[in-house]
Amino acid sequence: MDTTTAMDALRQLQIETPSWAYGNSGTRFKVFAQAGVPRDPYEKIADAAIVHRFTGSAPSVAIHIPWDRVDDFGHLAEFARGEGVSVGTVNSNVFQDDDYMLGSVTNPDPRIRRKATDHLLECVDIMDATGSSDLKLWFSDGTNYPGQDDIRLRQDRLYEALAEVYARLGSDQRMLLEYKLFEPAFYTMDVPDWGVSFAHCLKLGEKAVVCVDTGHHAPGTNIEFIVAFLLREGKLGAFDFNSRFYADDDLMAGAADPFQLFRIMHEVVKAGVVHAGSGVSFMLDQCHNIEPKIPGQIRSIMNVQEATAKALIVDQPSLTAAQLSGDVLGANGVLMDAYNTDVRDMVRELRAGIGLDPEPMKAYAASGYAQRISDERVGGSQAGWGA
Ligand code: PSV
Ligand code: MN
Repeated sequence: MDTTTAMDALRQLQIETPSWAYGNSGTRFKVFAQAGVPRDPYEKIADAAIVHRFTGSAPSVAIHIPWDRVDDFGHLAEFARGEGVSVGTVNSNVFQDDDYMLGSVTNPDPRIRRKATDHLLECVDIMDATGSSDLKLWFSDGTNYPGQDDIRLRQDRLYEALAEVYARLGSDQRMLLEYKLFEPAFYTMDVPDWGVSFAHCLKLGEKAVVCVDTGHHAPGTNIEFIVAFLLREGKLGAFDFNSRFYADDDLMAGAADPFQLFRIMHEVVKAGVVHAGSGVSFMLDQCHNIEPKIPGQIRSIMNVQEATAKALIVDQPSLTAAQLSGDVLGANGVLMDAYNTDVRDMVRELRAGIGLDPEPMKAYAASGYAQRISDERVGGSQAGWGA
């Protein structure tokens, strides 16, 4: 499309940031603490609001329960609004309790399944209080050894829990079912891939949709194919964007493979679902282990915007003509021309057009916010992934 139309479309792209990106995180070897890290959900939201202030494109923040548990979620949502953002997706967490060693909703023990399902239902209560419309479900459930448990029975238990939670959803609430090939379970994961997620969502109904976390596939997986397929079926609900080199690295989106992100966004653009309210949500699911967190989020948003801008300027009529005439090299050339275009001026112009500094990384660095939070946030305990 032409640049003006592309700019209009890009302006409507909204990217949700995750509350846990603002806390300390690391590997099982070491978590490096950083100065100024939030000590509670309110400070995480304040940081998310700063990311929105400098990018103009991150108006909501995902929360994770129990990491972001507060006494009054209505108050948290009100605080967020006051900061200029909203509480977005509510992420459930049934993977950090001793009871879940053999699984949560697929555990052989009905008492533990009940506890896990109750947590998911509680997350819907929280959505009611925050006004969130999406519940994101990711299950660490699975087995490590052949014979450990019955693969089919675990699917029955999974569906039973999903159906109960699905029935509790309000008319404007959705369930996003995320999949992951491996980790923490190594032999079988109960929701290992998009096919399993898709099948359950299809059976559940239209409020159940698939969440594609870009870090959750085997190396070499053609993610854009999955995206194209799910979009065609109307079952792609959301992305968890991040980059990976080897496993679920949770690196900044577009850092490891910007070309892959472009190819994904090309499918999104063709389906006409870039804009907020399209039914597809764009979220970051990242952790910043060695880089500062707020700039890490800003850079990720810029990367998603640039990949999207390149996808938006693909000369679609020429691409279609080349495809229909069997011009293999011509079609590939049209796509590569867009990918190889430097769109940074286009995105700078977009920011300037909404009254923002065209260079958010520099503007944030000059703002003094990093110094302010490192001076102010003393005492208490810093938030971290898993806390
Ligand atoms: C699991 O690896 C995951 O991608 C899920 O979305 C979790 O909720 C999130 O990471 C937590 O970091
Ligand atoms: Mn994820």
